[in-house]
Amino acid sequence: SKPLLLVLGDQLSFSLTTLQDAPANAVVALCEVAEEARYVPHHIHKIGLFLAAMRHFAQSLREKGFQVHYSALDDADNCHSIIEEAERIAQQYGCDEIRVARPGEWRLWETMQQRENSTTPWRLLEDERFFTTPDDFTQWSSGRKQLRLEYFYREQRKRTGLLMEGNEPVGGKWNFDHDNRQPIKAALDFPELPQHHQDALTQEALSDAKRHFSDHMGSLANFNLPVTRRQALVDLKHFMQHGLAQFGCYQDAISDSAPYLYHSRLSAAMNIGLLSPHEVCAAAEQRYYDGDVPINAVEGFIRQILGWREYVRGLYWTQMPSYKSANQLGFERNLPTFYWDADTDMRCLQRAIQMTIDNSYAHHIQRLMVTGNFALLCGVKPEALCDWYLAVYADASEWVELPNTLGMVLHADGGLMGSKPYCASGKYIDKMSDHCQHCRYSPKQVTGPKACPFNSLYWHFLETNAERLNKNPRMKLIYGSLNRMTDEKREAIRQQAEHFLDQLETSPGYGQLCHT
Ligand code: FAD
Ligand code: DLZ
Ligand code: SF4
Repeated sequence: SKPLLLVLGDQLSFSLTTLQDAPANAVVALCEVAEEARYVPHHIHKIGLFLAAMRHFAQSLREKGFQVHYSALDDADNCHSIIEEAERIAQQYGCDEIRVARPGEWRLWETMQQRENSTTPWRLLEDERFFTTPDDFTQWSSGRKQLRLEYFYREQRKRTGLLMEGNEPVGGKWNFDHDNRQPIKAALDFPELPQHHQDALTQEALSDAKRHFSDHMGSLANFNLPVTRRQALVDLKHFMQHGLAQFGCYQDAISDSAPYLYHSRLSAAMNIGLLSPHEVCAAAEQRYYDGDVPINAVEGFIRQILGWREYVRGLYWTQMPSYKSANQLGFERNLPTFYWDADTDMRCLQRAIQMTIDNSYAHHIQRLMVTGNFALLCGVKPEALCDWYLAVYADASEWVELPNTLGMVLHADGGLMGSKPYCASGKYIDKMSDHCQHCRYSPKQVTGPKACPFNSLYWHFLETNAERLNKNPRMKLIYGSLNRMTDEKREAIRQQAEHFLDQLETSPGYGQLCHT
């Protein structure tokens, strides 16, 4: 047998199952294809990242002695679809099967499964680079009435022994979140990111990305994502030394000027395989045992990776394909046009979207409580919002983007991702950020020309979705407040929100970027 070992753009790890026990005659294939850059119009940093990282990984594979076929975007015979390109190369090299590890998106997995018995059969392998497999998740979830992150996370702590003393959690508690809700104060000094050197391979990859996809969001002038394992390790070490200690307290804070705060910005490197989640968690745990970082920081950080990251992946693979069409609140609105160009006078949204355009990054609270919350309050349809998150973030792959957007933000999955929607008014954004002082609106007003639109939209959202939400025990208090309002006040708020929504410009498809 002579296998073709297909390595996808987000599988750049030597530990990948596909690369284990490879016979000497195996051919490894990496394929740059236009379809993967365009099925949603990815941010130019994301495309540059994939091209540069794939080219470097191919080079390291060759150095290790693998026979590598690399399809470049400019190859004349490139089919520009992963599936077709792999089959073409398999034929070219006389391979009798194509081996591939579970991809990050259902659309590819489904097509690969359909080809398990074709002339060149596809052999699908498990992706073992996570703490859990989809089968582990099925086992954990079967028979449970409700799925909740907290119980899944505790089980993973016990399984891995991370931050455990025997059977007990280190520090005596599983979760230190109540220490982690501090807004930012003006005087904070956020760590600068390391600047990565761009070698010839990176420069060429970026210039190819620019030549082919110049119509996509962003500019490569400030590209600074790690594209090799070595660069990713620099970022990891830097975060462990300069960011982690403060990660906990300021996890939920939002800054008008700083895009990264004390976040790690390690998601893209982990998601494409340059870092393993095991080594990232182990490094954080070590910092705690060395006495360098407090427990609330390290526990909070490990929970994001060992808990949330694994949990959303388990949900994705056990709920797809029906998950993608879930729309429990029946939302129908297209995406507001300003999500593509940041042209809005709402300061918090302007900053979150401009930072996204600049860096192909926004931290969790910007994604959840600013762009996400606004889309939830306006009732943006899941499909439109999911495509946007998938396109604009360098770390976006559907297995992690979809449960976060459709489930956590839009509450479209009926509560699998969160027991209540993360809806909030301008008051929350004002408390957690320094945006409002720069805004033409006031977070204290609900109606009138200066009123923060989040406020009326918030009550309007609760009112229009009352039938589905007012029995939720966690929403009881807030529906109590709504019910106590006078009819006049409710009517004024309703009018304010409806007027705002009527003039909100939305567009189908990809706004200004739809050149393809
Ligand atoms: P940090 O704040 O430093 O957190 C450390 C790590 O924890 C992250 O690198 C990430 O691997 C993991 N993590 C944290 N929160 C989550 C979460 N909710 N789900 C899964 N992993 C998590 N993350 C992605 O990796 N890809 C996505 O496509 C993505 N889409 C999102 C869409 C929405 C609407 C929301 C609300 C969140 C999304 N997230 C996504 C989760 C989270 O926002 C990012 O992982 C995080 O902002 C990445 O930045 P960081 O590395 O600095 O994270
Ligand atoms: C995101 C992306 C881009 C822009 N380009 C490629 C590519 O040319 N070749 C490739 O194998 N993968 C690419 N990717 C990542 C894929 O979209 C990703 O591997 C699939 O979504 C499966 O997770
Ligand atoms: Fe955002 Fe409202 Fe504050 Fe303006 S006033 S920054 S729109 S929360």
